[in-house]
Amino acid sequence: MSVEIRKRQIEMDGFCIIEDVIPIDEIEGIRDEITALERAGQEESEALKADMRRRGHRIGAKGVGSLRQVINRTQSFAPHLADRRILETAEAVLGPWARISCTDCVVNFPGNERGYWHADWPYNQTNASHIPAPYPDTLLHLSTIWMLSPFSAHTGGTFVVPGSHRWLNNPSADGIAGIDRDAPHRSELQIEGEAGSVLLYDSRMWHAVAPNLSQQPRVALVVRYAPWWLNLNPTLTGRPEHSAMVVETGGKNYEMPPVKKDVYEALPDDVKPLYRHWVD
Ligand SMILES: O=C(O)CCC(=O)C(=O)O
Repeated sequence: MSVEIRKRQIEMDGFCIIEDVIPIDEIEGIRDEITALERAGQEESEALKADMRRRGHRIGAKGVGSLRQVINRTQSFAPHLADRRILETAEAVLGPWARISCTDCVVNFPGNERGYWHADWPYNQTNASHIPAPYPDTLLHLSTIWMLSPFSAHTGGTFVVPGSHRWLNNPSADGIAGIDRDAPHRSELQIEGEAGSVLLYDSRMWHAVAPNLSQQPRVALVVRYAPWWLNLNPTLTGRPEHSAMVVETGGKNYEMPPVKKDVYEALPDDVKPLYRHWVD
């Protein structure tokens, strides 16, 4: 599939899928490592989530684990971040000099609950820093979900509402007229793909965590690509905008710790430019 077709799919439907980004013989090793790291960090991340919930914020879905900036803990997947097809697509929709704004992992454990409909930062209206709805009809951020497990209705392939990226609001905050953010949507479908595939979507597209009905964890990486001109400072822990807009307001945000200097130095040369803006 050409970059023009992928761009067109993102424009029309809100998403496209690129197959075979991570070679089959690497997937199991990366998935097991990410799952083990998530488990090792569970106590810390559950404490963070509990604190958020105490402050009245809606966060995550029960039975779903995550780890922020997982690239600081393992770089096994790093060579693929500069996959030519992904960067070509990012460049086609965002222009040159795109950079990575997030490298998280997400693990849906068997029996996890359904998540709420949302769009990603900067459109998620529950975030302390967000573009208030109605937002302009422009793509400002490209989200990707890297399938380290097969995605299907059985394993909890992400729920999406195709075409919703052109709507000027999303139900993340309190729902919007006639839409319950926790309920199935009449136009929803579930993403399907082999492990090693990557879902790319306009960050405005409505999506939600789906229940994993299988016996195995459904493991994925969440990587987001931002244009050089999008101000990421409210999402970068330690930057003044982050302190002012998130820490001092007690708000919830999409936020990234810096990439450690030694981790950055060891990254492949074609991946370094994607992280250069956010090195400790
Ligand atoms: O893991 C999934 O299926 C969805 C993750 C998600 O909602 C997100 O990254 O915003």
